[in-house]
Amino acid sequence: MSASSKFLWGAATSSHQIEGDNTKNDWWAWEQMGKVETGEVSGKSTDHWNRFQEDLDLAAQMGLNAYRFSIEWSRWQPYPDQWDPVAIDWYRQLIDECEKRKLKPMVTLHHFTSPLWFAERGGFLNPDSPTLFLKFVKKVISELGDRISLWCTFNEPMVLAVGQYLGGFMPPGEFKPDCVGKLCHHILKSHVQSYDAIHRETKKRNGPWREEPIEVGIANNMIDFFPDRSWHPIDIGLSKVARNFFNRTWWDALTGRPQSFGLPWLIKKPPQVLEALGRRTCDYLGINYYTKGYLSWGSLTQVQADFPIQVKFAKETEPKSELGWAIHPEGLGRMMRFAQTYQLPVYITENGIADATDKYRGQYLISHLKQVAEAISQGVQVKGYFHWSLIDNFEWIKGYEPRFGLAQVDYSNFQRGLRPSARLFSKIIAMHQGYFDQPQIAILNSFTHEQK
Ligand code: IFM
Repeated sequence: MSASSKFLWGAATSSHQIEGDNTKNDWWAWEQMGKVETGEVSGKSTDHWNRFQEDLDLAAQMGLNAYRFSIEWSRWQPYPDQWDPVAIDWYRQLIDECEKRKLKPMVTLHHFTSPLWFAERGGFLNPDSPTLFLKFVKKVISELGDRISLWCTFNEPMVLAVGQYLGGFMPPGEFKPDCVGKLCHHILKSHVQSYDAIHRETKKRNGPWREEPIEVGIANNMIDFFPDRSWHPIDIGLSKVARNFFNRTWWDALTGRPQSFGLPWLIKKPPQVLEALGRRTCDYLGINYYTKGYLSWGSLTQVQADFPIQVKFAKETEPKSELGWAIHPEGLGRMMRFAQTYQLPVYITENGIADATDKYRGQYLISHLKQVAEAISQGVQVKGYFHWSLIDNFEWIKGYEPRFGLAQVDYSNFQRGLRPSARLFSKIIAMHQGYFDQPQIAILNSFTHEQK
């Protein structure tokens, strides 16, 4: 295996969840309106903006060789006609510091937040949104592109669309099901244009990863769906539809695979996105995997009259995270094997658990890494695993309570410290000496025993 194909052992974060004081985006404004369930606001968050070196030290201490972060568009372009050189320089320093620590950056260009001015113009519902987004992407390419080989254009576009116009858990939080398709349509166009621009406009390459091929993709949230009542024909049908709609639509759209349930829906008004079809516009498939989902058809008296579909993430008796999400590693295996049918490399771009006391995280890591090892041994080309998250952070509508970090953060003084599971992760990485190309299940089993 060449150095360039070394397995990436990483952790992931996003700008708004850790930086603090991202005052110019749509989430900040929404928080001020009291939309977070706990009434919290992101505020200073983890103060990563001032402590990023310390956070990268934690990553290096664990032996990671990669770090996934997002660039906050609202910091770069706080107003339509203004770029902020200070913000741009901060991200330049972040990449400098990654390079010093041999952490290969995976750069996400959109992770749920948009500049307020963009949101006020309708966000990705606006037909001009792909052009506006492309301007930002081209700026990133011209400022930092020479040092980035691994790009993620959008984080979880389906979650964004559902959160904004179906589930009400992301700004603007409106119930307008007909907007979901339109939004996806414009995000797809934005992705395709970004994919082309990154490949076309990154001419000169610098830095430690200059010899590596440019890889561009998206991080797709995938859930292992089941019928809530295994005998109920509607629940069975719903879980099939959800698998296609939620897990598959984006892969089909980015690879030009025609037979998806979701694809015709996504391109209902096709002209501008047709260019995405019939050709591949991603170099890898990014899987964000956490849990399973049980779907049921609720009676109209129980739930919102116009949307009688219910989803829950665990049954009473199942082991689950603090967010009530079932711990279900087999689902990750299923998603990787499904991804393999597209014959593209895979990155696990997120995988983790909300677990403040760190009671389950170690086992969660081991059991999910075993799935990765098994998938690799079955021929799935998994090129890296990014744990969510490097540090505790602002978990969107749930506020600060869910603790996803390998490192904990004391929000009263911003002190950080690695949790025991982070030390376990670090041991696993050390035992694999940067590689994960053989079935490593026996080694992982030895950690399972150590944990008991
Ligand atoms: O915190 C989020 C992240 O922003 C996107 N993927 C899921 C994580 C946990 O909910």
